Amino acid sequence: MNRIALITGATSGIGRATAVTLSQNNFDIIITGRRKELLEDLEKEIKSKSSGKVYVLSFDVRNKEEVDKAIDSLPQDWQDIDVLVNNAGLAVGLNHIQEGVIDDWERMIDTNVKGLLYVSRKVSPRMISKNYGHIVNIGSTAGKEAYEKGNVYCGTKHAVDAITKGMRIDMLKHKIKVTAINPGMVETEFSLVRFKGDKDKSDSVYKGFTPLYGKDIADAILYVLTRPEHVCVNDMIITATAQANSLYKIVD
Ligand code: NDP
Ligand code: 8X3
Repeated sequence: MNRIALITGATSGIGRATAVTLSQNNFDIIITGRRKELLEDLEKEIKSKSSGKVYVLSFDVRNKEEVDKAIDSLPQDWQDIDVLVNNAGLAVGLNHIQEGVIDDWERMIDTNVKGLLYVSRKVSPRMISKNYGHIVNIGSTAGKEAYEKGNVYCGTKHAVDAITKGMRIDMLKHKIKVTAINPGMVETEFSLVRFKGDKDKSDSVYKGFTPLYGKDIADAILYVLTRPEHVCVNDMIITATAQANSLYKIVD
């Protein structure tokens, strides 16, 4: 029987690639995000490529009521979530702290930290009730070391790192696995969002080296989800070969 995986932020990038990969590997998937039309496009694409089932559930992770209502609205045969991929997240702006934009800070904290918590709070009791489940949190190399102007984004990803460690301890007696996947630079809509739609700026981030792609991270997620029952991958850091960590990369 297929496992049910709920993926946040499936409209684009890492989450979208994860949805496609899991659907081709014995998972029925609940795809979520704010842009419902993109979820519907993805649903069509997945249904044309695999026999796995797909359910579209659109909500904003920053809105606790919306999160609860959406997950409560799942039909009976979708409620038994086995896997939660907490992927929805973003960076907004790149400024020294004294020039930081408060609204940008709030969007990052509300999405990357509070959103991840709201969804986990709602889904984890269902896993606990059956002593089975796997939560995969998408952190970042930015959660391992800070870089100039990354202050608040790095702070949110350091928070994801700490929350993941805490979750793993809390979930231990319930036999629920908790994994952090920490990517380096992945070419997605991430930089377009960070630079508020400035495509030239965003394209320049990935010039001169081969970055990671969403599929690379999706493959890692599939790997951790398909280890034997007694194996839990706690923490994975994945960078492009041209990147050593948040601070060092080589460009042509
Ligand atoms: P994308 O911008 O391509 O995708 C982000 C996804 O998050 C979208 O599907 C978006 O959906 C969703 N999202 C954003 N805000 C909300 C919200 N309030 N409610 C619900 N969904 C939301 O970026 P990536 O795929 O790169 O990012 C995915 C994760 O990976 C993020 O957590 C990011 O921090 C992390 N990451 C990215 C790296 C990179 O270099 N790209 C490196 C390391 C980590 P929608 O807009 O439709 O709501
Ligand atoms: C995204 C990678 O280096 O832009 O988390 O912070 S980075």
